[in-house]
Amino acid sequence: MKTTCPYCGVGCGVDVSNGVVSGDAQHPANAGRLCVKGAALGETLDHTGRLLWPSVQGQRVSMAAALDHVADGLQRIIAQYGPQAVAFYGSGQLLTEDYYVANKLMKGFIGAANIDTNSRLCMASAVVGYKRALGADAVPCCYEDLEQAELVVLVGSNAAWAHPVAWQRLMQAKRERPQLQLVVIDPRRTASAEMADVHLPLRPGSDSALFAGLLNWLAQHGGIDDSMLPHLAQVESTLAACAGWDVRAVAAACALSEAAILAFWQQFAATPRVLTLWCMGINQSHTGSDNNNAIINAHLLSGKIGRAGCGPFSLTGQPNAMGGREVGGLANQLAAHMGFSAAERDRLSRFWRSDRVARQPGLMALDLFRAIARGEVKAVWIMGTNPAVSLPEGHRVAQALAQCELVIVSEVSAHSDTAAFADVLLPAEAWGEKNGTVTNSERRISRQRSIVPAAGEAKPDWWLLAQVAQRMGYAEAFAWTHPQQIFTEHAALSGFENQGTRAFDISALASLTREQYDQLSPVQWPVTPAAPRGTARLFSDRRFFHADGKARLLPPAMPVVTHTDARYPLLMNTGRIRDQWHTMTRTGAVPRLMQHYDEPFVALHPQDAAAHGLQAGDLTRVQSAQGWWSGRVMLDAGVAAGQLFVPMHWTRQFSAQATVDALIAAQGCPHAGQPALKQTAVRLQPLRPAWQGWLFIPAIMTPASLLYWARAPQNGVQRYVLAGEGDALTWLQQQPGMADLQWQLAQAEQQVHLLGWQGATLRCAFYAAPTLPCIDHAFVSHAFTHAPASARQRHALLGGRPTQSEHAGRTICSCFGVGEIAIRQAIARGCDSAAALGEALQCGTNCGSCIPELKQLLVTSNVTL
Ligand SMILES: Nc1nc2c(c(=O)[nH]1)N[C@H]1C(S)=C(S)[C@@H](COP(=O)(O)OP(=O)(O)OC[C@H]3O[C@@H](n4cnc5c(=O)[nH]c(N)nc54)[C@H](O)[C@@H]3O)O[C@H]1N2
Ligand SMILES: Nc1nc2c(c(=O)[nH]1)N[C@H]1C(S)=C(S)[C@@H](COP(=O)(O)OP(=O)(O)OC[C@H]3O[C@@H](n4cnc5c(=O)[nH]c(N)nc54)[C@H](O)[C@@H]3O)O[C@H]1N2
Ligand code: SF4
Ligand SMILES: [Mo]
Repeated sequence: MKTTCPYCGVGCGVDVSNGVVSGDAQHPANAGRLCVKGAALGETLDHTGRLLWPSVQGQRVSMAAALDHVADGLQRIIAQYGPQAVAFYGSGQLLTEDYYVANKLMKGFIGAANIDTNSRLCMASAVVGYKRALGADAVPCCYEDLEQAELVVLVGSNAAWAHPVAWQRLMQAKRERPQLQLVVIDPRRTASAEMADVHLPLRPGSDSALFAGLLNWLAQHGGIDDSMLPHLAQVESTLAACAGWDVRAVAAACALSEAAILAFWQQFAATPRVLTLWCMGINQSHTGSDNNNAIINAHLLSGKIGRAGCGPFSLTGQPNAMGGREVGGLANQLAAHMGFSAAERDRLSRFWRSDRVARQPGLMALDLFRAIARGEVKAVWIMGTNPAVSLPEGHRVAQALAQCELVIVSEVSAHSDTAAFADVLLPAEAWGEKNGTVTNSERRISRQRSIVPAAGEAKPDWWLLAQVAQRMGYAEAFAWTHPQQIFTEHAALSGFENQGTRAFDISALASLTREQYDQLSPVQWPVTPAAPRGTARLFSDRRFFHADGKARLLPPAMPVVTHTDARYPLLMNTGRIRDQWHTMTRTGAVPRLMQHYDEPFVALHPQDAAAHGLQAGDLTRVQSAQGWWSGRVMLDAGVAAGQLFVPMHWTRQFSAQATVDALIAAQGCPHAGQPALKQTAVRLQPLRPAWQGWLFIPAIMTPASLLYWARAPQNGVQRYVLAGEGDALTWLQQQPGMADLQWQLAQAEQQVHLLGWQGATLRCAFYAAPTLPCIDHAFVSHAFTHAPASARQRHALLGGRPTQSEHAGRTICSCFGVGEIAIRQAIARGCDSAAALGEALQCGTNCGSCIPELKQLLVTSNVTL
């Protein structure tokens, strides 16, 4: 069965047959490739940690009772305080159908526009940038441009980790055509920058100066495409506003050498096919929207748009960030690329047959949570996002939710930091269960299909919304029984009285039958009667969506850099790591995705570490004016001195105090309302625990009274790394359930090694010392699924390492914990194929991802060990 990956905006096609996940060779986005997260999707399909039934105030109830409770609560609050007192907070991880229904209910029938989404933290600046420049939120480019470009400029994007398959396409194109040049613009030397021909490590927040200077330079050095001028407005005024940005001024603003800047500008001007890709380093900024326009300006003036291998290409983050933009998931849009003008509201009223269509924009995310804190918004329905973690000023968000009268959370995960505040928890269908469409970065609509039955009582998000709408009295407008009906309504709306005025038009899909919808092949919008097979690139005709048909240049913003001072001297940057997805509710449960980084870390330059008396592996606090964070020090010379990088992923489910958004102020781009999540003034304060240790236990717990802890699931057991004050053994004795176990204890100096048994079953393993003890994690974890039988084995386990003869070597098969030495021994005993090894040791018989390594070992084993 073909479906689509639910993680990043690359939107890879996935093939699932017999529970085995592989890349869909026919999908145009990935042609069979998958990254490690996509390849591990099969491992997220079990029901561990899933929210399986509805609850109200923590009590399990029937689905009907939960939906009644939601509908009654919303109606009561609306009757008493008006529609502005309720809000929805959605997500770019909802399907288009879910999103359409949420938007229709709030803006069309409840009659307020208080629906915003996590895309506010992600794509809002790009939406403003495109609309201001092109007259529509329409990404001009497609992935094939990666292969057609001569110069790719990657700005504020670590695509090697965040858009891995698009990155692989680019790397392959570069291998095939070594003349394809890659410039990476990022304050940090990232995995992407490592592969670049040129890395420009500019000062954080200074991108708009670099691109304003480029525009100026293009104008002065023959870089204007004269044939473009009739299609552009505000050229003179923008160029005048850029005139001060000569190379000296830009070098000073960006902290780059003049030579490096000039070389980049010359290359941009001289190369006919330039593709600029950008992501959160541009959008999550005080000048997010203006950064977007600064980039688009350069492409417009030089005519590098609407042609193969060219264009300003904003990468979307989430699998359906684009779908959310289509349906109007943001509080300042209506549906199908419409705004709040009288004509547009009237059009929507007639289409939806509702006289209650919202009259003005609603609250954007940051303001929405402030309004909840002030008690003005009294009910909020959060779906598919985890704002207690991902919104800045996380403690305020948590407080706001704690005091909000009615918090409804639709979730797939039973335990999330946000779900902890829910009055009503509704179980939503997860990837693999749900059925609908998503749109990726290149405007390509793909199907996510159900491949497994829903877990427990989980329901599609659209169904939950429609059921509530029906109970609120809007039965007729929310009567769908299948996502195809919702999709075709959405498609019809996109074409309704459009006549080429709105970029988003998929009217040719409005008549899809159930079968056609089920069979729908990936297709790029617009999909119209004139272009029934979709449209790869926009603006080839140089007709833009402003009323005069012209695109606009926009004057650049002055760079805004967060102020650091003696109290908070360092600038903290935040972002993603390769193998985790956001707040880790799904990827954090997959042991092998935890192997890349298994603890919250702060990456800092060795000089800054030395200045603070910190070494790699030490624990530290990072403090800002808002709050503090704790995690482990990682030295990284790719992070500039004076800057830090902290991953965004860790939550209260995985660590004591590692939600980085607790440190970040809720401020950002004034035009887009997008917070500046990449720039926070902080200081470091080393943590000096009395002891550090490892605790392996089967169940998830929240360790108390510690300076620091972090959890990483292993196969069959949870592993906690701990740091505390006082005495380690005393701490352990105070943990629940410990008194019931039989202990096997070894204590020497300040070291404590302890195994807790219940009969022959291992219940806990604990290793602590003044510095973090060195143990064999795979060996200890394995003992929880395969209890050691002999006294000698138990003794080894107490030591935390296998005895010499049992030493497993490098783990090859993570699923069954089979090490290299055992495999080589089996080969020596005569196993001569991966299948034979599987029969003897089980290795390679589950996910199969180690089979290539098994084959390698078969080839390289010289049998004598
Ligand atoms: N593995 C993984 N992939 C993901 C996700 C995930 O959670 N995990 N999430 C998805 C989502 S929703 C999104 S939005 C994307 C985000 O994808 P990216 O934006 O590529 O990822 P980030 O790590 O947030 O930030 C990108 C880079 O911006 C740089 N940066 C910081 N400040 C500046 C600046 O002032 N100027 C410039 N030029 N660069 C700066 C950072 O150093 C960082 O390397 O990833 C998507 N893909
Ligand atoms: N410091 C810092 N903060 C950031 C960022 C950053 O770079 N730095 N990036 C920002 C960006 S770009 C983004 S996009 C956000 C992401 O932040 P969030 O959206 O808060 O993160 P997720 O973990 O993806 O949250 C999705 C939630 O929905 C649940 N879920 C998954 N599938 C479904 C489903 O089908 N239905 C329902 N109802 N629920 C589901 C998951 O279990 C999870 O709890 O974070 C933002 N916050
Ligand atoms: S690149 Fe993105 S869409 Fe493709 S498999 Fe990886 S996470 Fe999924
Ligand atoms: Mo995002």
